[in-house]
Amino acid sequence: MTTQNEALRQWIEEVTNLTTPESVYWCDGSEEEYQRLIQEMLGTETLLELNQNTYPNCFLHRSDPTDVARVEHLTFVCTENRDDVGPNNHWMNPAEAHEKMTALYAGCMKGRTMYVIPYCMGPINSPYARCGVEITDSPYVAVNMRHMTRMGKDALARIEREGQFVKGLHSIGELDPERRFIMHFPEELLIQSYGSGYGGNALLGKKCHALRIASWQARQEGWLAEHMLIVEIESPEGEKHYIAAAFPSACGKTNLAMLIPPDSHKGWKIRTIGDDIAWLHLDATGRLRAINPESGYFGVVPGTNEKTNKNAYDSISHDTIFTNVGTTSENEPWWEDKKNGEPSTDWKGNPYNPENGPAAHPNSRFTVSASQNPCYSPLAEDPAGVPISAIVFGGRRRELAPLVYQSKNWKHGVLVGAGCASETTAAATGDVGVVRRDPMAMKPFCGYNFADYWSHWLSFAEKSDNLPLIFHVNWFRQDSNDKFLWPGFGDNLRVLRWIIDRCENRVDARETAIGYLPNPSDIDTAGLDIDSATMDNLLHVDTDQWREEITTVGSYFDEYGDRLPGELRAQQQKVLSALG
Ligand code: SAT
Ligand code: MN
Repeated sequence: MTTQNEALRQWIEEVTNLTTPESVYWCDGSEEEYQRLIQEMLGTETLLELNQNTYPNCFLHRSDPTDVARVEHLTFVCTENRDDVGPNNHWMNPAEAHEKMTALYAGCMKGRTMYVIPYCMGPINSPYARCGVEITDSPYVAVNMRHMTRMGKDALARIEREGQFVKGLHSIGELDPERRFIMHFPEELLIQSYGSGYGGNALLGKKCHALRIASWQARQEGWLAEHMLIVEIESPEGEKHYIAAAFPSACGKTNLAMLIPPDSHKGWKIRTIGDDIAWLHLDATGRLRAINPESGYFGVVPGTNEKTNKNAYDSISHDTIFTNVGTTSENEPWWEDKKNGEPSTDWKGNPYNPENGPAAHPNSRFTVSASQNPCYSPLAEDPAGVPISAIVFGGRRRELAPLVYQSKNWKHGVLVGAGCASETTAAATGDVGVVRRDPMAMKPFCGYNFADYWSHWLSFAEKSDNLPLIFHVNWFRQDSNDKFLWPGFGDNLRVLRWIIDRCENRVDARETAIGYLPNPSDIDTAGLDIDSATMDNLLHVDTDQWREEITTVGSYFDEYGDRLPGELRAQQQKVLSALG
């Protein structure tokens, strides 16, 4: 196979000359090709077969133990002007980065097959979708990309029609943490990744393209590329709403996107549009419409069970690639909180011994096609996307942030998003459980200076008076005994209902310095074992703590110097003075 697109043809030739693979293979995205690649990987033990009777077409990949998460300290955005990436990114001069990467790539695919993967982010016929081509020497990447993106022939046809695509070059190299870089060149629409086979570092359509590069393009073109799930909520009366929600990695986006209503909520229907990324565009009526650029889920495995997320649990019972889970003596995949079976082997392939830590790596993942989700919404394939009623920000905060509050308007909502902080998780290397600022859950993913990003967000207030309302939620409040105050999971629907009622102007709220809070009786707790003192606690705004928080947000904004939009500072000052 080859291509009529001259730029693509030339780039492939250039990369082939540099990396010297044994052969070049163009992925067509077919089922037959997928099966063949799986068989090849079974032959080299890149994949291991799981129990094919109970987990048909499920396979296990064990990564190098040093290569199990995103590596933020090795992730760079390379632009001519350092200030364009801001203090939120690591920067490298493009010429220096190119020199470094060219040296790493020289001859790196010797003896290997080079896979050329044309892909489309978003429904193939959507005007909002964008294409890319990933070149990789990892067949594991190729099969994962087939679940996660619209990959192959149709994407190549669109690239040839449009002539535009993002270039992504990936090599697993030697999987040496000392020779590992994830480089982004937004001015060249280019990604270069070396030395890691892990999801976010290697499946370049996902965070590298659909967030870092796309956020850069979105700013130039007037749209938004966000780290958000998109969920469809239908009431028993048939009223439908779509909510987009931004939470950091491993904070429950997949669970919220696949929520199963509690028993008390007969007739409510929840469907998933997306679980990780949303591309948002204003339509002709000034509404914000969202598409999910992905076609699969790369979800956190531990904690997934029939109670917490039955839709995900059922989705991953067949045709799934597991990465870094344990196995049982029956050769079924096993993970902490699976509530079924016992581990016999850990994620490294050693006999399970609790003294060596959990059986499944805390950031072990499943890769599965969205079509396997029992509550997948057909509208996820709609080229026009879905109209968003509410945007929700959140994170993991054991203290401070109430269960839910609403911003006073769009601009204040931008402050709410920009002021987000969350406890770190195992999705990236480094400490876990440390509170850090994570504006809009985009700290690891915004491909340009946050100050410019916040200006871009603020500019939407001038473009439309039909924008979604903005909220903040926190499912993770704990008491002094570490007990979670809110049950979470399916019961989060109770909070989404209040959000929808606010969008429909059906319910009053209590105005506070930080925003509008529910009157406790307006959150439906029927069938829940939660007392009114706990609800009061969950909806309490501690003025002293909040004064400290908003002051800290102000100091954080100082890092952005003159580039910080004055309007954001004004919003922060306004809340601070309202706190007295
Ligand atoms: O590793 S990924 O970046 O793909 C998943 C995540 O951290 O959100
Ligand atoms: Mn994510």
